[in-house]
Formats: sequence, structure tokens, C-alpha cells
Amino acid sequence: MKPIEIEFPEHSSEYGVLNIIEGSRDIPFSIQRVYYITGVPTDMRRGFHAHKTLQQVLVCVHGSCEVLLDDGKEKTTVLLNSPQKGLLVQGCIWREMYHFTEGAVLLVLASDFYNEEDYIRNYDDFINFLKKEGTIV
Ligand code: T46
Repeated sequence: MKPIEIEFPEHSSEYGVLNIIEGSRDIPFSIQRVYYITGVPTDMRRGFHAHKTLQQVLVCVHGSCEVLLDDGKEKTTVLLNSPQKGLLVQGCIWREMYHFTEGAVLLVLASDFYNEEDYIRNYDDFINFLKKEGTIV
């Protein structure tokens, strides 16, 4: 699977750098929720779930981390190491985030409000969900 990366507009000057993310313009959905993940120990892994319908864009606005994406057929990893780069995660994709550098800040823009019902937190359930959908055989 090919990860979908988005480059955000940037205004850079001697005063510093300003990046912009406009919902439905720079990313393909309107933003209903923003959250950010901080203080992740460098040897810790998070995620281990997929979403049934939620769309999200992940941006490591400070430091870096890696994201594993798994669509049930193929796995790929993406290094998020720039506030200008977003990773669009659409469709039912298993994700894990790891190798956070010290002080890293992972910002997430989500297409909907928090709903635990939208999560698939067990890998076998994820595969069964994709089979039921006809995405994999
Ligand atoms: C995702 C990755 C990238 C809430 O109450 N509201 C929220 O909006 C969120 C995101 C989480 N929570 C609660 C649910 C758990 O009790 O916060 C706790 C930690 O959440 P979770 O274990 O799901 O965190 P991650 O880092 O594994 O996953 C999060 C998002 O949940 C998920 O949608 O794609 O970041």
C-alpha cells in the first residue's frame, strides 16, 4: 500500500516558520476534532487498532515518530519528521505509532468526534471486518 502524504503550505521567514492546515482544503475532510500525543517514551508503541469510518491526518509537529500502516494485505511504514508533512489515514487501516523521539508532538486531525464504537482494537477482528467488507478474501 502506498501511504498518502500531504505537504502543507508554509510561510517561512527570518521570524520562523508558519504552517497552515485548512479543513476540506488542505485535507479532504472537515475537521471535527483535534488531539495531540506527547510524552511517549522512546521505546513505547501506541495505536494497535483500526477505524471503521474515521479519517485522520497525522502530523508530527515537533520531533519525529514512525507509523506502521497495515491494510490487511500489505504493511508500510512512514516517518513523520516535519510539521509540513501530514499522513492521511483513510479506510480501515491498522496503525501503530512508535520510535517517538524525546519531546515529540504528534498532532492528529480527525473527521469526526470520538466514538469508541468506531475502533477495532483486536487484529483478528480487523481481518474479519475486512473479509466481511469484501476488501480481502
Ligand atoms: C488513532 C491514533 C493515531 C478519548 O477519550 N478521546 C479521544 O478523542 C481519543 C483520541 C482518545 N480518547 C481516550 C481513549 C483511551 O482511553 O484516550 C485513551 C487513549 O486512546 P488510545 O489508546 O486510542 O490512543 P492511541 O494513541 O493508541 O490512538 C490514538 C487515537 O485513539 C486513534 O484514533 O488513530 O491515536
